[in-house]
Amino acid sequence: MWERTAMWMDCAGKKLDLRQPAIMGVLNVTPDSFSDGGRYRQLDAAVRHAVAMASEGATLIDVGGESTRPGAPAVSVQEELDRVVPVVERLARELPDAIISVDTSKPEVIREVARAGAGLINDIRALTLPGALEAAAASGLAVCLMHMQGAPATMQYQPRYDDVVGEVHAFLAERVGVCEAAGIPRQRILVDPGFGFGKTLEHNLTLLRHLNRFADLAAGVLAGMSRKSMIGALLDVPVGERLSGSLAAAVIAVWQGACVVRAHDVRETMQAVRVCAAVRGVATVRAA
Ligand code: PT1
Repeated sequence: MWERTAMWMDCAGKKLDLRQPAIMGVLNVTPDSFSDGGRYRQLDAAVRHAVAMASEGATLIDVGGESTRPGAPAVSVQEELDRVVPVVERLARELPDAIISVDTSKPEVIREVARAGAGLINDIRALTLPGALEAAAASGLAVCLMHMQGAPATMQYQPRYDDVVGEVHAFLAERVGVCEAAGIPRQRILVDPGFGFGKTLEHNLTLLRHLNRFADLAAGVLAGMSRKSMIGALLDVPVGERLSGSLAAAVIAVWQGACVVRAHDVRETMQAVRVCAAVRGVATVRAA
């Protein structure tokens, strides 16, 4: 089994400490997340939100210009560049200690955000679009590879697996191998089972229950369950009332070895996972 050797992950010169759980704060720059104002006001609001999340303890800020929630439509390259690049440029200047992550699958966006100061490419399509792998490797940035069954528009229509943990693990292992062959070392790769991406509630719960099985694949495991419908389905609450459930899920993920938690509610998530990490200690949970 591959053992994690480095305690840090290099993100374009910034170090991500893998020994303690890190929070990745969600920064949506899709138009539906801003109902008023022009581009500049939207940019200002995004920067203010990122600064607030960093002050609450987010080490990574995940900038997303393509909505990937179930049923979301596709976005053009130019539109995604227009949404994301100005935000990355401003954050690189105003939050020099934060690691800027960009939620993208497109090679053109990968190239431009690398130039603008991003440290990590967070790809829900695990660098499978033509040219994405080459662009990520050439950028020298860290990457997060996520599993998804299907595409956002249709992924929640009858997801099915014979062995969800085995199939997600095999997919991520294959993508890590492809990245290594392209020149992205494992030390610079995070893996993510993709909660809510082509999975039923039962699939999501099984993946969370066995999250420690993914720890041997790369430098670390990222988990994103904040406010998702899996929490809503369990508690029968709308998106605005999913904080407690999201915190419980984040704690379980960290207990199972996740070293990055993607979350909207940074302060609360930080506090919850810190308690969990203190009880758990620094030893990495490995596959049983
Ligand atoms: C995630 C993730 C992501 N999630 C990574 N990136 C989203 N690495 C965006 C729902 O069921 O988990 N990991 N980027 C957001 N996507 C979703 C998916 C939002 C499902 C909501 C749901 O409600």
